[in-house]
Amino acid sequence: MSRLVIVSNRVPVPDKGGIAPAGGLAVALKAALEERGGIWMGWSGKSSGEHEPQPLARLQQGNITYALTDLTDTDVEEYYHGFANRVLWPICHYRLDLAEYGRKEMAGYFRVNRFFAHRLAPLIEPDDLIWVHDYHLIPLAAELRQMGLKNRIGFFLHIPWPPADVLFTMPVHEQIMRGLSHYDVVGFQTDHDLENFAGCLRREGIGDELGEGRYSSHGRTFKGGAYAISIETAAFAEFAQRAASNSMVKKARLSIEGRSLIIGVDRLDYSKGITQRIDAFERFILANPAQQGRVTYLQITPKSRSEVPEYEAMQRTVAEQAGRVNGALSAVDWVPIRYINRSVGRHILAGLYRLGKVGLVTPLRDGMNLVAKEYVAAQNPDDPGVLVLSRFAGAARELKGSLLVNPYDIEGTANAMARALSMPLEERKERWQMMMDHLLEHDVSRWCRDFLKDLAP
Ligand code: ADQ
Repeated sequence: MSRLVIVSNRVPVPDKGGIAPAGGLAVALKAALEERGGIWMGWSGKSSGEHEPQPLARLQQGNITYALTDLTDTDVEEYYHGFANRVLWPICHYRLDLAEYGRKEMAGYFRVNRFFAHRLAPLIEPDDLIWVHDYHLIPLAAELRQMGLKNRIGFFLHIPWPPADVLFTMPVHEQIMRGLSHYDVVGFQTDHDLENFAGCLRREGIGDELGEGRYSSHGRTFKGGAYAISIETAAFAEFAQRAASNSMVKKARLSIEGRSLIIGVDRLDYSKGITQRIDAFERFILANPAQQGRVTYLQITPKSRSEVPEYEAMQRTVAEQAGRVNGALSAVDWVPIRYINRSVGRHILAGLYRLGKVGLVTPLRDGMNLVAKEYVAAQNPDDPGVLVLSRFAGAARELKGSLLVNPYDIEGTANAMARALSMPLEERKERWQMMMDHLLEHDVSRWCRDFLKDLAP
């Protein structure tokens, strides 16, 4: 079996005790690395100021080598905050209005990818399979090929791929498309993303669909596929069951006694539809006065990317909005929205999902959305909650037992909340079982296996 080399912007490095950070992706990829032996390379998350970064820092754990590089301040600014998070992220989430193009940032993105390639290439052996993750590193394969590497190289995009009309507003779309052609497998979350990608090839006349998932462009042929990422379903379900006895979760349960809990968990990001969701909750309460004092909406939203101005502004907007709704609707003995602006431990999160009668996952656009899958896995089979899910999340293509909503339709989302809260037990069980059966079969290990099967020679 070939060795595996994973490259991602950030690397979930285990701590000194050898414990890897929690999260299905880290666990699944680490398991694949353990099985084959290999390397996980990426950015250390640290800056070297304006000095040339030191050689790769290496950490050996069993048969896995973690290889980390620092970046300069300019690199971080241009490649990470600049092009990756202020151009590719908004464009791939259909937000043309938020993309900010700067020649410096675009150049920085390609430069840092070349730098990654130069640091990675000396570690590669001829039979290694290389698996590159996400939008930060699209040009990496082209750079490696330029250096003469003939290895099989795969790419997986964790976020959506937009239609041609959206992508082509980006000045460097041509280089980005060409960059993808240097991979042997290009993986997306859903068929819909793959269709968008094929549409981009057709529109510019730069590529062809050859059938059976094969594509050609820029003089190369490669496989394009949809590989829906998932969670460690069985383990998460068990985890959530055990979390019920966690003292913090017990406290939360006591604090909502006699009330139904609606739960939302998202990074603070404009793609997650948090402001629309709060509007919908307000609408739901106003339209259902009998629910006043009887429901609590808990929104857990850690800050993210605060260096990017749109995120900083959003932090203020959401806090103000939650405050305004609470000011307008609260009673002396009831606060409708509990807004937590930080991360919580995974076991607490799992226990809180299980307490939620309704899981609200309403992104405006999302590659997959693992919160939706975690919410389902965490439910009590005897009394499961209802998932209200945006039709624009990749997960909507699989989780057919959810109540699908259009998050831009505030009234429709409010109605779905009402329907979820009044859904009879039998219907809840039936819907949940359908989703859970699917998730048990399609867990993150399967995602990893499916991709590597296509990447293998
Ligand atoms: P994200 O945009 O980060 O991921 P998501 O898939 O929902 O979105 O994953 C978030 C993860 O962070 C979940 O595992 C969740 O439990 C955790 N998390 C969120 N809020 C938390 C909190 N307050 N405290 C602790 N943990 C929290 C990107 C894409 C997604 C895609 C994933 C994986 O945007 O569409 O599903 O990658 O491919």
